[in-house]
Amino acid sequence: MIPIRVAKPPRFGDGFIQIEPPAVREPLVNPAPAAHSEGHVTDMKVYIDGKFYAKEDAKVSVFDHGLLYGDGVFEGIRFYDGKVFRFEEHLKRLELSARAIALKLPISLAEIQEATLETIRQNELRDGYVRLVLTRGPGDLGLNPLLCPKASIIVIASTIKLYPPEMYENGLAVATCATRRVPHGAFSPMVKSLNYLNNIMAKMEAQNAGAGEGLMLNEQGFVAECTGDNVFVIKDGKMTTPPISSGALAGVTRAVVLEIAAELGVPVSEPDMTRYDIYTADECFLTGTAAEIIPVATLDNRPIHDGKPGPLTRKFIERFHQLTRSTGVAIY
Ligand code: PXG
Repeated sequence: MIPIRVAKPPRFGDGFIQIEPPAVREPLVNPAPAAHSEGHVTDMKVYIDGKFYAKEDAKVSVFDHGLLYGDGVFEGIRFYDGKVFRFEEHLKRLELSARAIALKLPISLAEIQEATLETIRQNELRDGYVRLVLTRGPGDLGLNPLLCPKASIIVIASTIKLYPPEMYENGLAVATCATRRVPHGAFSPMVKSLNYLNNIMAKMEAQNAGAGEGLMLNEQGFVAECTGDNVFVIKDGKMTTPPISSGALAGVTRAVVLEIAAELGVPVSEPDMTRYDIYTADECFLTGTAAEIIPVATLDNRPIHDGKPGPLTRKFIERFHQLTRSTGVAIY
């Protein structure tokens, strides 16, 4: 796959993935650039296994093992100003997640790419969030995945706002969760699976503590990540983030921040980290496709430095926004 960072409509044989005949053949409702950019999507169309359905009719079987067991994988992807941000990286992670759980893609990655683009077009969006879901498909009432003959694919294009704007201005309160990150010896925390209960329990704990996000430690007590975001710390002009071996997801936004750090000449390391490193940091922020980059004001009610978003955090946010506006795969 050849990466594309500039806006350019994908064509056959000319894109980061060789596009085969598109999986979706229905004509565009409106080929003109999208009307919606924020808020509610009216007349939403959801892609399921090659067809588009109205939101009310977008349904899967009650025998789908995605529902019965959380047996499946997903991606959350953002698009900005008519371009899908880091599309290749998300598709790659989806493929690796599927491979790790031995789920055969129901259509090729190139077809998944085209189905995703077409779903955004069908919903006439320029800015928003895509949820790509692969489920094991319908089977019987037993764990055996071999009795699920065909995986299913769902693409939902919508909009998302995770936190209110003032949290980006003032920073987020984070609380350490009692629930630990799934260890590598259990189900791999690298897989972005449909079973998020561990993280949902942790998120509940954070909410019960009055915080917006929850910090998750691994079995050894080292910091892994937050329930839906990776974590970064800045101290004395140097940046640290927990290594993937801690149980952190290899976040796409995390990788973008590491690139920005290299560009800005900020030294980065990935050591084992404890809560102490965050309590005593100069700056702290979280990264995720949905949250983007959000400053952390407090951890466990202790202000990070003066409890306000720091100057380097602001620089990273600014550069991140430049990248989201100027790079990506063109949708229209
Ligand atoms: N860690 C975990 C556990 C995640 O689920 C990230 C880190 C950030 O990765 P990306 O690639 O997005 O930079 C994620 C992804 C939500 C929500 O509603 C969040 C994610 C996925 C789905 C929903 O908060 N975060």
